[in-house]
Amino acid sequence: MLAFFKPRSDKSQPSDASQSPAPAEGTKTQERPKGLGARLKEGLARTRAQLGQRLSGLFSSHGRIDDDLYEELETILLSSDVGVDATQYLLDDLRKRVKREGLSDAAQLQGALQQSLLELLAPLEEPLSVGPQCPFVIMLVGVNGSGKTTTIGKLAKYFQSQGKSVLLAAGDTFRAAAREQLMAWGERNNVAVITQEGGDSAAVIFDAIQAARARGVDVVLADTAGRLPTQLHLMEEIKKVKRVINKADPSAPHEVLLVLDANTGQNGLAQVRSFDDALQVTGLVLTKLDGTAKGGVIAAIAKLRRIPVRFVGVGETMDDLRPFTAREFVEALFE
Ligand SMILES: Nc1nc2c(ncn2[C@@H]2O[C@H](COP(=O)(O)OP(=O)(O)OP(=O)(O)O)[C@@H](O)[C@H]2O)c(=O)[nH]1
Ligand SMILES: [Mg+2]
Repeated sequence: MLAFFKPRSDKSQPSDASQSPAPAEGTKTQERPKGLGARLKEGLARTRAQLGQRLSGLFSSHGRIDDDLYEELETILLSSDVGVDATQYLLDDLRKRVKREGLSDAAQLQGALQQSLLELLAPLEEPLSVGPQCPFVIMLVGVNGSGKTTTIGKLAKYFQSQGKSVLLAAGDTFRAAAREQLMAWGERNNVAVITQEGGDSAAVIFDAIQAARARGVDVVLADTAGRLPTQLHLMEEIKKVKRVINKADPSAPHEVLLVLDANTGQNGLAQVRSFDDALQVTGLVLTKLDGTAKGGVIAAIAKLRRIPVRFVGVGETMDDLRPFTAREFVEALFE
């Protein structure tokens, strides 16, 4: 039985900073502006402590560039989840830069390494742009608890702020709580959610696409149940979901987003491989960067497969999602 959840329109948004009293004149405040890169910088604090600050410390204390320095650099990169391949790449690239630019002081390496990292991450910067297809169908996949449903809530707001209409499909039919969780996000964003009691995932999303087409909705965000790549029957099921979406609209899905919890570090690489092999992932969302020191994993991902990182998640609220830009990320790592 198909249920169409229509949110109330009188829901007032809770506001945060706007209601705080302004600090008295001359009072120093620790509050940072929440716009632009500020949230990202805050969010990356732990990775910055693990990676950026250790590197800065190394470069500023070491004096001349020698083999010891490269060895310590390698240790820091490897212990920051950058991974073997990306670490090797960065060290080789750095040595070339040192030679080419005739660098001799360790202090000069910081800028050079930042440049190497920037060039490694730059190919991942390819923002998600909603095409002319109506509806533009985005399916979100990933392991249990990686942040799929939360990311849908954030994306609903993101697309609405671009003037697009959004419909959510409660394609996680494994857990009753999953449907409620998505409906809560629907209500917060004042967008409709298509659900089905006891239905299967593919059928719910199929219905959502038809409903969106009938209503002229721009974007369908399809939630799916979490699954491990080792659960082969569930990997087969998600492939079927994709095929059924394709039956509802031969050009869909227009985006297959793999949601990765940055905390999983190197295990995230196996997830990228498996989900990409199964579904041809078109974009990544790296979540929970705010709670982890393992943000260096993004370099490992860049070396593994060239799948764009569409967004990064730096918190649990609707505003904690940012389109990924390599420069902003690298700057937030070192500043
Ligand atoms: N700190 C932080 N927490 C996040 C972020 N994204 C999601 N979470 C939290 O991670 C937990 C799991 O998020 P969900 O969105 O339910 O994850 P899911 O992938 O839908 O989980 P399943 O449906 O069970 O597979 C929740 O407590 C979220 O609030 C993030 O960027 N930062
Ligand atoms: Mg979920």
